[in-house]
Amino acid sequence: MEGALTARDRVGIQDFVLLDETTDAAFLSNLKKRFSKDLIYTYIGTLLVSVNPYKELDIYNKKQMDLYMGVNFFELPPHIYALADNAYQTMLTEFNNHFILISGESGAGKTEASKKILQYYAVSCPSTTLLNTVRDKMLMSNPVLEAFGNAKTLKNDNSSRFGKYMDIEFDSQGDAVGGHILNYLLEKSRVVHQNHGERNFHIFYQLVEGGEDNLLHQLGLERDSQHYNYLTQGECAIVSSINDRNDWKTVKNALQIINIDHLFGIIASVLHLGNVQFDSDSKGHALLNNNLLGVDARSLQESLTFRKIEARQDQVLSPFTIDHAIYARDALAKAIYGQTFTWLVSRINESMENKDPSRKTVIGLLDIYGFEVFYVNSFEQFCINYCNEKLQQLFIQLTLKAEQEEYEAEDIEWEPVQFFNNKIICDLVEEKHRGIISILDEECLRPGDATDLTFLERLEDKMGNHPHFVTHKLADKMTRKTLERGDFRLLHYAGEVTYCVVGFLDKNNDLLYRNIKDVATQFKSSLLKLTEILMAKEAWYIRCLKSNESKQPGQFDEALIRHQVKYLGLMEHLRVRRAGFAYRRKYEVFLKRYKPLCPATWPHWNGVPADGVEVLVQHLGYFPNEYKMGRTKIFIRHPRTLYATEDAYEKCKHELATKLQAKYKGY
Ligand code: AOV
Ligand code: MG
Repeated sequence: MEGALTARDRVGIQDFVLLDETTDAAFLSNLKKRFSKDLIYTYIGTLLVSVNPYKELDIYNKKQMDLYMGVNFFELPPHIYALADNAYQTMLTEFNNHFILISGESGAGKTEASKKILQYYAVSCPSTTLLNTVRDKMLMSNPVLEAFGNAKTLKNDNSSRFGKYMDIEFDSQGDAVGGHILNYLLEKSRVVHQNHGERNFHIFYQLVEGGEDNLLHQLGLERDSQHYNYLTQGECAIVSSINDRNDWKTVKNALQIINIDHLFGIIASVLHLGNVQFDSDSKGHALLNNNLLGVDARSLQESLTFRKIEARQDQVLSPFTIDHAIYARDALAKAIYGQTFTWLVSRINESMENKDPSRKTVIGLLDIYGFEVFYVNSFEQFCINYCNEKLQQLFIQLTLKAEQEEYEAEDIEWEPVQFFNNKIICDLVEEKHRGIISILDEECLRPGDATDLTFLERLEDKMGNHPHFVTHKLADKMTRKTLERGDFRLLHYAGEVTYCVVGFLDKNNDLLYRNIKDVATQFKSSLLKLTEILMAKEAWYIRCLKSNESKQPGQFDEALIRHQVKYLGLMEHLRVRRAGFAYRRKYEVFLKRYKPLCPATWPHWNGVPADGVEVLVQHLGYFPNEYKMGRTKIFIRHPRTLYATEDAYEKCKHELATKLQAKYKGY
């Protein structure tokens, strides 16, 4: 019918691989068309692109879950459930481990995506009543960790201030039987300081706003967040999108299910600590001027206003100035909160523990803090952005690089696709002896007069000529934007960020100290370990895009999205996918599964597997452009070719079973 719109015109294309041209403009126009119809998901092959709608969509319910369970990936419109299900089905058939890497900048929708996936597994996978408790606990871990580890920032009202990697463990029937969480670097400084327009961690407001009268009374708390120094610096205790009272109920309930509900005394003590003030005596030494509930005033006075120095056999108490005392108070509050968080994670892990880990496979979910740039960026942003840099590197290695290297190794003809490799920035940050972190560690361990500024000077000496490092001396020449004396700028894969060095030594010392104590948790090495964990698994990707900066529904900010599409390397990924092959398997594996489909290969193929596969696919009628034969593997261009083969296999299996039954009937 003339003038009638095709589905393609109306809702765009659901897999970018099928786009007519691979230009930025065509990519964005397809994304925009779909977004305007509330179609926030689009594929690039098996990678899922998601655009934050900033409104509730009616696509996350049991009915939708049922629809996607066990269906071939490309049969239904793109959905996060389809990706979750595909990973799950592959895990079951191949009995191997998987992980889902969710990336995107702050506010792009990573945490929401990871919750949807967890819900899908908890609700849809087969269940026995006995195991439901583990699932409940897995689901309940979310509100609890969000209460203690998320906060309102300028970018996101529910911003993750810690990194989270969660393994969901399945038994061979596909039952979710356990879970385990690894957490990364909580932003502890938020406990004592919040920038304007930001809040402390949600739990504080939930307790003060939602806590029952008798509980607050018992804890000596006022029902007024304005009463607490630690809650008022950002001047935005009330946030329209957050209902602290309701959230309190959810969190309290969740804590009970995980069997932890005596944490509130600790949370209260942090708030009380923040209200501790100091006077100074005639010599300028700090004096405690109010009392803290439940704590011996003298010992608090001693620990917050004196430093203990061990001198030969004696202990000498050296008095603090007011500034020092405030510093000690805040350090204590941060330490209490940080340890509480670590403890909480380990208790949650105990509660979700798989009681029979003998035969299990896992699907790992990675949801970390997204790339962020504020007006002032400090050590926390440096760590967060470095973490994102590492994940981008992992993505590049596993997709663009590995993919192309495999074609080369398998002798498959191939037109190389150019891409920006951010390894150069990772090296700048983490290289042994030469990277920023090494220099920072050295400066922290150097006895004597090391300061944030001496650290900056050493950076400038060593990195001055690096193409991704800008000092205040060079700033004018390179970017024409000036830098303050205490700043340096990094040109990250996702954009440039100016860091202020104030506090770098101090905050890094905190990490180093932990490291010396339990040899285990320095950020760089924990990220390295994470990379190793992930590399050993089959990867699935969700790339989240932020639709606009003002958190508004229906707004598709083209410039903002174009920037993200570019730095996430989506176009390069598309080009590699289009020119490449969606599916590949070792000849032996392919032959073993599908040999019943061809008389020449069934029940045994006498010859090398590659020849058997050739005979088999000829018999199945594969067109020559649909597949290629590598050195050790067959490469299949479109998933639909494989799905047809898989359908034939299912049918054949059924027929064989019927025949067998008939044969043995009467025995
Ligand atoms: P993030 O995890 O990527 O940021 P979130 O997942 O917290 O971002 O998403 C931010 C907000 O966007 C959420 O609180 C929702 O209001 C909205 N949102 C995201 N995804 C959806 C969706 N699928 N449907 C409806 N609303 C959504 V950060 O943790 O700051 O890096 O550190
Ligand atoms: Mg998040």
